[in-house]
Amino acid sequence: MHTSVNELFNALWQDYLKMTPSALEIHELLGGGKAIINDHVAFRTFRHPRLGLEKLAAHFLALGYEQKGEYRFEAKKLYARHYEHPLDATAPKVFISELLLEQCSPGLQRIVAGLIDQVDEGLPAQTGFLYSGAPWQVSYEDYKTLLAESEYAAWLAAYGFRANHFTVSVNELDGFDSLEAVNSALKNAGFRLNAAGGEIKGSPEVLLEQSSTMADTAIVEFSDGKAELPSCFYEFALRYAKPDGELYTGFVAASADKIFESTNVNR
Ligand code: OOG
Ligand code: NI
Repeated sequence: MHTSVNELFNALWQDYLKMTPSALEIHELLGGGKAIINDHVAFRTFRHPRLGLEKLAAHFLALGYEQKGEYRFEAKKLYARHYEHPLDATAPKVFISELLLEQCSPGLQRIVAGLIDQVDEGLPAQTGFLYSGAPWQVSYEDYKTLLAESEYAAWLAAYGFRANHFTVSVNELDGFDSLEAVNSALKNAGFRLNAAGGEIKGSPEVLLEQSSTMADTAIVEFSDGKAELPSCFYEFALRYAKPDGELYTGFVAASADKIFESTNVNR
């Protein structure tokens, strides 16, 4: 198990940087070399007794995190929960989703069963599982079959278990007081934003505004060759205060639905 929240997030960040080289440039652009506070990170998995979201969440519960909101994405066949640390205000929130395999086609289920069969039962509980990548071999042909049905399934088959994004807390940035300003700086520097549902998802009314880059790319090794595919992305979140004066800490399903598309291949 991880000794501290800090130690776990440092390890997640190192893996994330390998997948997302643009993250360091974005840090420089937005933080000017100063520390950046992370709002949250996100993970993806398949709903299955051996690998479901509870297996990932266990690592955070062991560090004192608590389960908070839950979210459903009918068209994408996903279920998600978010977790917060009640004592450590600097601990990023955690968003974990899972693909509801029973709602997917028999063909997808068969391919995913072949992946999960390669995973040792004890693996998900091991220290380091959350930044271990794909614990299976997958062929490019199966990847393409998954992609035709679910961008999420295809990404997960290729990249496995790691933070698929970190999220800059725009509330904590110096020199940027709106998400529009952050987006303009990113676009002027040449970064491509996820425009699904508009560059800014959410609004002050729902107490959360979000934007994200389109994922960087990386070379993925399949059992029968290599391909360059979207890897991980960077998100930007601006939170608004609830009537009680505290910032909203939840997520917004309609916005999250579009954030998932930051790793789409067909873009
Ligand atoms: C998660 C997408 C949702 C958010 O902040 O709403 C999300 C994912 O892409 O795995 O991160
Ligand atoms: Ni997010």
